[in-house]
Amino acid sequence: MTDFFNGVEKLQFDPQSTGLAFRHYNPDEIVMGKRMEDHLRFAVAYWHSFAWPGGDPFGGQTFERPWFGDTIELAKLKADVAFELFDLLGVPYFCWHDADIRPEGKTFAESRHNFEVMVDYLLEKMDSSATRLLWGTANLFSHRRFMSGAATNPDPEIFAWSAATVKLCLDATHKMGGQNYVLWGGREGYETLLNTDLKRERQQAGRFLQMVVDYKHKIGFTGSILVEPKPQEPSKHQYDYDVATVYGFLKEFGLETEVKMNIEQGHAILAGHSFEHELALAASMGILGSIDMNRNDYQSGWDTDQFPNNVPEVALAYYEVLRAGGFETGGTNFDAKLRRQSLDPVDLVAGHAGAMDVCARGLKAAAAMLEDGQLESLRNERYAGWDSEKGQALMQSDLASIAASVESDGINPEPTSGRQEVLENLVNRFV
Ligand code: XLS
Ligand code: NI
Ligand code: NI
Repeated sequence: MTDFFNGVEKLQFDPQSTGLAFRHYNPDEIVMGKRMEDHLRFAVAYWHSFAWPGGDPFGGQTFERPWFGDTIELAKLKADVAFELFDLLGVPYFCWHDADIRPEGKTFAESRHNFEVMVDYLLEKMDSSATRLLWGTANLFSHRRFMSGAATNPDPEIFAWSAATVKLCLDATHKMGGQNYVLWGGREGYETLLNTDLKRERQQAGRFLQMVVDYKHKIGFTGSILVEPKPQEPSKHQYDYDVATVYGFLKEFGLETEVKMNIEQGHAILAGHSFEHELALAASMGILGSIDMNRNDYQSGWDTDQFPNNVPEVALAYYEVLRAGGFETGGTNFDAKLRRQSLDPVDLVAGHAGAMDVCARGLKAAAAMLEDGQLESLRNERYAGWDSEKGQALMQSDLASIAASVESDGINPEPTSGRQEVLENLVNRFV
């Protein structure tokens, strides 16, 4: 035991508590026939909670964590504290980038060695913990070598470095029993088109992803490969802009049945969508994999990665997840960081605990809406015409026959209400 969370006790479900406890997240409560914990599948993100120093564009580090530094000893201390947080929260999962868990080496070989030592150390920690790996990923964006991209870099040596890094991270994810492997291409995009060969870069990215999928099959990794869309930041324009864009990309490279999406709330907003739009679209295409649950500040218009605290929004998100049949390999990853003034260890616990409660409330509201069934039946009613024989026949017909039938059948449609206010009132009864 370290003394980092000194005095903080393992959180319990206690609806009456006014202190540090779960008032809504009750892992064993059955929601639509399944334990709440198995619906939500919470994960703590290693990077924001343990590796992020608290900087912003105008100032550097505000956090002074005893594990900051570049040695294996300190990386192990970081891991010890991480598992203490996982245990305090009772989260079933965590997620990492290679760079979060190991010190950077001077060469690829040195970084690989550090990484392998730390993967073994995390495996040891997992032996005495209930927390498992939701997903692993490679950080192909922080180091200056990636400033012009990873797979999409003009320099083939960076492509090679990135491929070798992803191989290592996939091996480690597989070894740790990870449920998914995520690729987020923060630098897979451009700053200016003036120096960018867009066609080549997209082809490089496509070939790279094909290699990742091939390697997954080669090593027998049965988890899902997930791409995390984001429109920009840090790149001015990112190739994995949003769900629709990534789907087109997957189709182009023959990967649409191999790769699913990790959808982040804040990224959806940055792309000019709602979170539920991105979820519903992915579900409709059969590529809804997992979610990163963190919100942005609506005024700043940037990826501020805050813990979720808006129950109605979260409810609509889980509504889409539940409608799609729930998570399979995916889960709810808190890709969220504290505010840079939140210096105390207890802030880390409170941030996650509050977020878990908000998600639990959202899930319960979503389940209640589905069980009530009115929203779905009103939606189905709206499309009932398409279930009729005539409606079905239209889809098999052609323009000329349809044109003829409009007059011969005396088609004369009457507009009907979309009932948006009624539906919004209905939702408000549950959230
Ligand atoms: C950044 C992304 C990142 C991914 C993992 O905006 O959300 O944290 O989730 O690389
Ligand atoms: Ni993000
Ligand atoms: Ni994310």
